[in-house]
Amino acid sequence: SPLTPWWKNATIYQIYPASYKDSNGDGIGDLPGILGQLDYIQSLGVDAIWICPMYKSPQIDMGYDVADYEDVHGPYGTVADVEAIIAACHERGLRILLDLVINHTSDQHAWFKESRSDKASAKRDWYIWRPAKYDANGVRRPPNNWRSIFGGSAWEWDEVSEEYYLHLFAVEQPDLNWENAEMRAAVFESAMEFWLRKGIDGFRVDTVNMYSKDQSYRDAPIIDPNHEHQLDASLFCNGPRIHEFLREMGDILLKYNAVTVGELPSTPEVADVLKYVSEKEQQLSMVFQFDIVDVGRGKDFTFQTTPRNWTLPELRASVKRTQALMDGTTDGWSTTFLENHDQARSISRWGSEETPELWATSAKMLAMLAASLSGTLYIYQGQEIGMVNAPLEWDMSEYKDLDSLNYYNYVKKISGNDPVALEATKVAIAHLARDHARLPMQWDSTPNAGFSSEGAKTWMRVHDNYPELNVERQTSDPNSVLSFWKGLLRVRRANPTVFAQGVFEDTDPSHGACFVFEKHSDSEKLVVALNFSSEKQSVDLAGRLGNANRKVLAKNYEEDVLDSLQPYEGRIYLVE
Ligand code: TEU
Ligand code: CA
Repeated sequence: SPLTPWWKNATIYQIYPASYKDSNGDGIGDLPGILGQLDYIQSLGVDAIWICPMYKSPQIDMGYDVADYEDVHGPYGTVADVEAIIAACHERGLRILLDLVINHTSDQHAWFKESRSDKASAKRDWYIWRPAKYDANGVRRPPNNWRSIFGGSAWEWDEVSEEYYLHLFAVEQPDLNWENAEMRAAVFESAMEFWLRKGIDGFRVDTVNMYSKDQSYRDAPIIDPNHEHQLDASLFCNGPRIHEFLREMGDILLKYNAVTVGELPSTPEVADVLKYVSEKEQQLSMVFQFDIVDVGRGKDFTFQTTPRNWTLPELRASVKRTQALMDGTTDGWSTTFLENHDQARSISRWGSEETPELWATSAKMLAMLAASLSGTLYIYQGQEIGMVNAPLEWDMSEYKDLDSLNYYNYVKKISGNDPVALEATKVAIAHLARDHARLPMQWDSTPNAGFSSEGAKTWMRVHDNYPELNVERQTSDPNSVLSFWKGLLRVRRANPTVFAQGVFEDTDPSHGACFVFEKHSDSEKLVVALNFSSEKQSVDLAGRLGNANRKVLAKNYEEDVLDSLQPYEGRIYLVE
């Protein structure tokens, strides 16, 4: 309809600056590198890009620890480089989103330095400070038993001002105190309007449901008595004032007509999700729900799981939950995605790397899943060429993410260096670590995969498979994963009402090997049939397709047999 805003039918390409393209040979991707690849990005057929944090930061958490919202991380470039990217995007008709990280800052941010300097500081209340508790033996204890998301207590003792501050993430990421109105105004001005005035089109909003904390800061229930600290996300997600804060933020976004996609972990109820994205609420345009990417992960720690610890019914139930926002009865909107910078590669999780054939086939099958679901489609860099996890053989020293390293060291400590426990941990990390998404982008078959210059020491090791798996090779191959993605984006763009806005219906939720679903719009229907196993499976598509006029819009095998699917086969039919 003419009233559909641009972003609903859009495909947005996510860029991780450190790993995209290094223009000056220091081994770190940078903004001029991104600028130089805009033609490539445009050739994919996407509508917009989202660039992960490029702000000034000590990089404890790869830029999600911002030291200055109005400046750029030196190795990435300058504010002028961002301005050049904004202009170049707009020249090409691409929109651009930046990351907005405002649950916390870096401990190197001037605000925090001032806040911690003195209990009487004017910015003391901009962060969350609490006095110590003392146990029966007079030992100093943190205010409660919360564990931080990256491990250890969520409270850090400050020697200078003699209080604890809250950090839901790393010690170096103190949480901002959203109860303080002056702090909120400063965040809106510095982190948002500074960039909105430069013409960006919106933000991906980090951890958007954590700003409002229940002020009682009560202890978390003991989920696992084997651990000293407990993680109960319900105590800090979706807190009492969150929607008030987001409406305040919404007023600013409205002024610039800016789009937002909020990251919404730990929110399984559709009714709760809707509160964030309901059109009449004017809070967020859409959200990233975690249901799909959480399939097969531990509930407590990220890594408490073994490879392929998931079932297809679990995966399809989570797809169904995230599609519910677009079932035609709500005024909300959501997203479809299988990867981002916090997730292992989707082929390594849900596809197959057993042979080059199965790799390509399953990459295309997963692309058909992502691209045929409703909501705004997000593709993460490298997903379009089917990049995969680092191999199991790689040493722990190749992993750089603090989440992986903290967890490994934690197991080391509590297991007393037990080799069996450590090997299991390593296997889990090789399967699920965030590092896998952060390996350098594979552009061509020259040394360092064309990511950086020959001989440079890249900040993360380049995957060994780059001579075969790279953009250049796939660009010239009409049967490549890359060519397949381009074709899919074309058909999605040509049929937006059923692809991006259609109503999802799972046809057989309990089937353990094949995911067959339908999408409905007023006049069209999609039948999507995907085999998630490495065996041939029988299916009954004839009944679903009926005698009506049908077209195969995408497939990853030559034949088109209505009663079976080959290993990792996928097909998308349009029925009119
Ligand atoms: O992630 C927030 C989040 O809730 C998770 O995805 C989290 O990273 C994961 O559970 C840890 O294993 C966002 C960013 O996407 C992430 O990169 C940052 O580290 C985090 O916020 C802190 O800013
Ligand atoms: Ca560089």
